[in-house]
Amino acid sequence: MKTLNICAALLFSIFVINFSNAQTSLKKETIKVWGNCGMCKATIEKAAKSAGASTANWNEENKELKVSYAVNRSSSDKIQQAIARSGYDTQDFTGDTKAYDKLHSCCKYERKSAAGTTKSTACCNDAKCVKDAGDCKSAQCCKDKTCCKS
Ligand SMILES: [Cu+2]
Repeated sequence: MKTLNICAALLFSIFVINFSNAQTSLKKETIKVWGNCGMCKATIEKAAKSAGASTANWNEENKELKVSYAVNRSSSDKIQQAIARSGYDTQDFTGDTKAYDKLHSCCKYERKSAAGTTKSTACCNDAKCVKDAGDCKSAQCCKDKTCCKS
């Protein structure tokens, strides 16, 4: 009976060690992903999961994708590349143009610009983005491009 208890204790400790290892190798990250709507959300999250993310939640308002993944199964680059292949720009990768062209019309988001400055001007010229306008604080594009400041 005693040996059985020792065995059980041993098995249990192995289980605990494995469990804590699995936990430490899980990484959480927030990745900026351009997009528009709920349909984009589904595509983005599906792409992230196909690249090994165990959880993926894209926020339409702030364009942030919160992912968690096991570091031995995936990486931020891997996830972003999968999203880019499905047509969406991410903070480090540019979405595939052919895939972008195939997106539903409502999903044709404003592309991330290579030279951020030109896009920033266009964005700030938007009526909603005018400095001191009531909408400015709530319009995401203004907050992103920091038109509201200064
Ligand atoms: Cu969409």
